[in-house]
Amino acid sequence: MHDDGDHLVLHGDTWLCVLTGAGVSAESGIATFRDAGGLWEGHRAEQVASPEGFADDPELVWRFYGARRRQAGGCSPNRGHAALAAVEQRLGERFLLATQNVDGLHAVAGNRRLVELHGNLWRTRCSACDRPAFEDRSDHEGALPRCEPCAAVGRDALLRPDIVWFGEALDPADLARVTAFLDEGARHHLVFLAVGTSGVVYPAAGLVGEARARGADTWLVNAEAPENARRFGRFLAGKSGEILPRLFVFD
Ligand code: BJW
Repeated sequence: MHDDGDHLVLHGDTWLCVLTGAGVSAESGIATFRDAGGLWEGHRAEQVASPEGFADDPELVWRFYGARRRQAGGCSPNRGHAALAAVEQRLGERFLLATQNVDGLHAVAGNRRLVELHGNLWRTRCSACDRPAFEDRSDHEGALPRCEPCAAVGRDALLRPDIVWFGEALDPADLARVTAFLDEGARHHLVFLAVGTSGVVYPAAGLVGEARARGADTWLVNAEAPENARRFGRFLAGKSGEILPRLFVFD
């Protein structure tokens, strides 16, 4: 990275929306989805990350998420996560982090203005009733977990990870929060920064378009150029844990 031009200058009127993906957690030891050796290698995504896959084979799905919980449980935030937490400290309400990651590492790093678009690996919910999702660190090895309140009314219902699977709607309140931030940012100097994401999963992949439509400066930090790299005004190739700690300059 050069000294000039590759720094994202944040001044008193900058509103910064960051979208992160699996690449941000790669340096923490968490596998991405679509890279070689990624989570989808050896699995068809729909088998383990769709409501139909869960209905067909809940044991397979819980084995997949149980292994993810065991693996992610030993991981810590890296320098990329820390850099984003530090920017939030500086910008306050002028900062919003929308993440596609479910590992919870942004919160561990200290981000609070955080929208977890695809849910959270450490929460479980009922597949049948509306009881709120609850914290759950078990890998559920052995018996499939069942919903006790449902059992109490004579219904046999499985618990499932609180993750947004393919074909499921994201929480409209989450998307509304991001859109409201972009709307407000459009009245100021709006910057949209995507980090560590292949940009193929919607609606998250469409946020850069939403930001551009509002006049945002758009930046992408990614290990390699994904298909959608040309939708961004600036693309910095490299690891987020190396680039993010040096990216931001406060004017
Ligand atoms: C580094 C690095 C380092 C490596 N530093 N970089 C419009 C068009 C086409 C299709 C659709 C559309 N709208 C909706 C769809 C369907 C579908 C979709 O998008 N499909 C496409 C794949 C074609 N979307 C949905 O189904 C969504 N739901 C929906 O739209 O519902 C509508 C609806 C409305 C009303 C009622 C009902 C329905 C839901 C999508 C949920 C996605 N969930 C997943 C899996 C669960 C999470 C889990 O188990 O963990 O979320 S999919 C998976 O992909 C995961 C991720 O969050 C997501 C994004 O992946 P990400 O983060 O980009 O990872 P990778 O691996 O792809 O990329 C990592 C990148 O990092 C790479 O480029 C590396 O180079 C880079 N990298 N190391 C920096 N150190």
